[in-house]
This record gives sequence, C-alpha cells and structure tokens, in this order.
Amino acid sequence: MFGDYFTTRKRLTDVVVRVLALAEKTGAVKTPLEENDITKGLKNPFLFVVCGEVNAGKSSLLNGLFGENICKTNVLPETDRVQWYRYGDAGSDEEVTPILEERFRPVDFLMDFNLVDTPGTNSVVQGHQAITDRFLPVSDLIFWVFPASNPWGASTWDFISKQKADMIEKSIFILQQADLREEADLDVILAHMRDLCRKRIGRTIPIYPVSGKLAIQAKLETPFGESLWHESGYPSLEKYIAEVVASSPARREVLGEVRDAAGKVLRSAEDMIEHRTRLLDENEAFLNDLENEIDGNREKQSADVSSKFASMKDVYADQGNRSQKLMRRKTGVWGTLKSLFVADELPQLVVRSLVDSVQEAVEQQSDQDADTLIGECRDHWQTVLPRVKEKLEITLDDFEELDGVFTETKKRFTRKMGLAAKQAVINLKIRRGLDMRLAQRRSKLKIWIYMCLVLLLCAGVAGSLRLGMYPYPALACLAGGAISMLVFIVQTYRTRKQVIAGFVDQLINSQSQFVDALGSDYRHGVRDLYIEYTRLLETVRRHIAAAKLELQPNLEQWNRLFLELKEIEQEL
Ligand SMILES: Nc1nc2c(ncn2[C@@H]2O[C@H](COP(=O)(O)OP(=O)(O)OP(=O)(O)O)[C@@H](O)[C@H]2O)c(=O)[nH]1
Ligand SMILES: [Mg+2]
Repeated sequence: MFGDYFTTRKRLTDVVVRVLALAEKTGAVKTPLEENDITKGLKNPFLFVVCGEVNAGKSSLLNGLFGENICKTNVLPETDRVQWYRYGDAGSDEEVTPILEERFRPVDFLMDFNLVDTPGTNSVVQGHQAITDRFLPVSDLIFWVFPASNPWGASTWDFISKQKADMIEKSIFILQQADLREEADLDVILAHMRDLCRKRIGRTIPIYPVSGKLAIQAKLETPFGESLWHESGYPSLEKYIAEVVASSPARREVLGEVRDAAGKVLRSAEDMIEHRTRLLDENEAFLNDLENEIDGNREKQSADVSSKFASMKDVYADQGNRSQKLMRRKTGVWGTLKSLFVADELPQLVVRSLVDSVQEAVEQQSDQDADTLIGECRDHWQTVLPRVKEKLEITLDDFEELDGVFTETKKRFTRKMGLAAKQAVINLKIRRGLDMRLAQRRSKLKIWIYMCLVLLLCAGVAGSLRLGMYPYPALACLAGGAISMLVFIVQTYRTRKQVIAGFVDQLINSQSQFVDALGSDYRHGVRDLYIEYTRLLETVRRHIAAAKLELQPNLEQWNRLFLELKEIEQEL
C-alpha cells in the first residue's frame, strides 16, 4: 500500500537483516547498523492526524483508507478523546490522560502508519485541542475532514486558519460522505471550498471528495469491489498519499543512513572475507611447503640409492662365493663323471641357491632401510606437529599412534624388494651361461672318458685272446686307457676352473645390471612409503578444504548483498 517507499524500505530491511547475519558469520563489525538506533529509524511509522467536526466522517475516512473497521463510527458523537492507534499484539487500550488514549491493535499496517483520530473540532471535549496540537507538528499528513452535507462549519475553518505555514504544507482537505451529494453539487461545493480556502488561509490546499463508506464496502467485498472503489474517490486520494510518503525527505534520509550503515558493515564483512581468504591461501601455501619438504626428503632418499646398494653388491658377491663353493663341490671327478651319464642338475641348483640367498639378503637389507626411512619420517613429523599447531591451531596425531600404518607399509616394501631381487637375478640369465659352459665341458671330457673305456675294452679283448705270447698289445691298451683316465682327471680340474672363472666373470659383469634393476624398484618403494607419509597431512588438507567450503557461501552472499544495496542506492 502507498507505493515504492515501502517496497524499498522492505528490501532495505531484508538486506539489513542479511548483512547482519553475514557480519555475524564472518566476524565483521556490526556496530554501524546496531548503534545509534539507526534501524529503529527505519521502522518509524508515518503519523496521520485527522481533524474535523463531529460526525464529519473522520473515523470512517481512516477505516476506508486501511480497509478495516479500526476506528469506531457512529451517527452520534463517538470519538470523545484523542485516539492514538498504534501497533500492538495485545490489542489493548491505555489511557494516557483522560482525553488521550493509546489504542494498540494487532493490525499490520499500524507497523507503518500511526493514526491519530480526534474528537470533533466543535465537540464539547475540553482540552483536546492541546493534545491535537501536540501531534500536528510531528505528523506526516493532516487530513481536514468536512462533511459533504455541510462543509462550512466554522470551527474547523477557524482551527485551520490558526495553523502555521508548515502545518498547512502537510495538510489536505477531505470532502467526506461525497456519496450523499450529486456530482454537479460536488463541483459547486469544491469550487466554494477552494475560494474559502484562499480567503481564510491565503493559499490553495488539495481537496479530495471521497466516500469512506463506499471505500470500506469496496475493500471488504470479495472479490474486491472495483466499481465501488472507483466511485469512492479513494484512488486519487491514495495516489496523493503515496506521493507524500515517497517524497518525505526525512524518511529518505533515514533510508540513506541505513543504506550507508549497511554498506559499511558489508565492507567490513568484505575485509573479513578477504582476510580469511588470504589466511586460507597462506595455509595452503604452508601445506604445499610441507609437502614439498617431504618430496625433497623422498628425493634425497631415492638419490642415496647407489650408496645404499653398494652394500647390496657385497651381498650379491657373497652369495656368488657361496654358489662357487657349491659348484666346486659338485664338479669334482665323481660329480663330473656322473653328469656325463645322467642329466646335470648343477645349473638349476646354483641359480636357485643364488636366487634364494640374494632374495633373503635383499629382504633383510630392505627391512633395515625401511626402518631408517620410517625413522626419518618420524623425525620430520616431530617438526611438523608444532608448526601445524602454531599455524592452523590443529593438533595432529603423534607418529606413534600411526605406527600400524607403517608396519604394513614396511612389510609391503620388504616383500616387494625381495621379489624384485629374485626377478633381477632371473633376468641376468646366469643359468643360460652356466648351461652352455657345462655342456662344452662335458663334450670335451666325454672324449677322454670314451677313449679310456675303448682302450680298456681293447686291453680286455687282447688279454682274453692271448695273442701269441705277446702281452704287449693288451698292456699298451691298458696303458693308453690309464693315460686317458689321467688326462680326463686333469681336464676335469682344468675345465672346472674355467667354468667357475666364467661364472665368476658373469657374476661380476652382471653386478651393476642387478643393482640398476633393483634401484628402480627401490625408488618406487621409497616413493610409496613417502606417499603413505604424506597422507598423514590429510587432516590438514581437509581442514583447509572445509574452511574454503565455508567461505564460499559467504562470498556469494556478499556479492548478492552488494548488488542489492547498489540497486537500493539507485532507487533512492
Ligand atoms: N453515507 C455516508 N455516511 C457516512 C460516510 N462516512 C461516515 N458516514 C456516517 O457518518 C456518521 C459519522 O461517521 P464517523 O466516521 O463516526 O464520524 P466522525 O467524524 O468520526 O464522528 P465523531 O467521532 O463523533 O467525531 C456515521 O453514522 C457514519 O455511518 C460516508 O462516506 N457516506
Ligand atoms: Mg470518530
């Protein structure tokens, strides 16, 4: 009702409530909106005062305006004291003085408008003029009501003519009960009233011929009585009131002040949001620094791989020596002789023993390394805890409480390194070289053993045939067989040396290949361990993410409020 002012005021009130809520959330300063009763000024209702003779239709005029039978009407003099209608849930009447009564009604429009209904200017009520005078200076609009039946009553005209210019400024004339008169009569009456006004007051005042009775009927009808409303003359009166309301400089000033105060609080909220965003960025940078630090440690540990594997070379060489012993044992005369007639299992035995012992040794070494790495992480964690506490005010778990996590990681690391060592030895193809060298050896040795056997056979045959009396052929064969056997034995030891030397050479040559192959797995293992360690910072990351998430709606709300305030500023 009554136009844009209330729409703007409503919007501004909404914005103020939301700006205060945002200030609360962001910890911004609220004082510009809370102090100086600034927002109370926003709620100050408009004050309308109605004056006129007894039975002029003053109360009915107000009822028609607000569409409620709020003021009592009567054919007999009804309003016997000044009645100040205000908003109040209780709906009570309180006597301030014998001739001033405050009437609290739970009617919404009374939140925006206070009404002062007065006894007739010609009534017998004593002293009411003094009260009326008290309200006139603070009023926003004074309605001087004249009954259409007789608008010439002297008391009202006398009362008006005594008013100062600024009272006249906010006065309008109402020709009430216009429905009792013909249109043509009304024109004449209005012309006379304007004349009289000029003569008595010295200037013109807007006059509105209305019918309070028709207006209230129209408003109470369902659906709304459009034609009655039109007939009541109220549309033009309402338009005028809306203009008065909208153009009130004092009210505009209050709106402006509230808007400025809301702007200040919003700026403070912006500062707080910016501050928190900066803080979050700083925290994020802090977290990144921590992660980079951990990455640096990881790289340092991975770079140390070659020195770590120097000992791995020894392990490898040691296991090689053990394999040599096995070979030496298995490649003696009897072992070799056996290998010439049944399948040789030596390469398989040697490689299996090498694989098993290298795997075991690497697992042992990795277990120790994992302990060292976890120890490094523990030491680093001790430096992380106080820094996180100071920067983010978060208490993180002690490393000891997270030991379970690392026991698993360590197990995985060791197992992975063992398997990698096994695979690395297999990939060296040691068995193939050994197979080849042993096969060559066997084929060389076979000649001598076959020769020995053939000569022994010949010696046997010659002996049994007793060729004449000459034992020499048999003896020669026997001697040949013995020599072959001797050569076989000598060759067995000579080739054994060669085979073992070849094996050792292969081992020596493959050492760096073995260490390289293991190095990449080791680096992966270290990386996995550090990934596990970096996960411990998850709480910090979650904390920062949650704070960001919380900040986002505040930022969006700030943007909305900023735009709304800008629009209100333009409306003002
Ligand atoms: N026909 C007609 N009668 C009206 C109109 N307005 C008021 N009346 C009647 O006029 C009488 C007086 O109306 P009120 O509104 O009580 O007048 P008032 O000026 O408040 O009277 P007091 O309070 O006694 O000073 C009542 O009987 C109303 O029914 C109107 O627009 N048309
Ligand atoms: Mg009255």
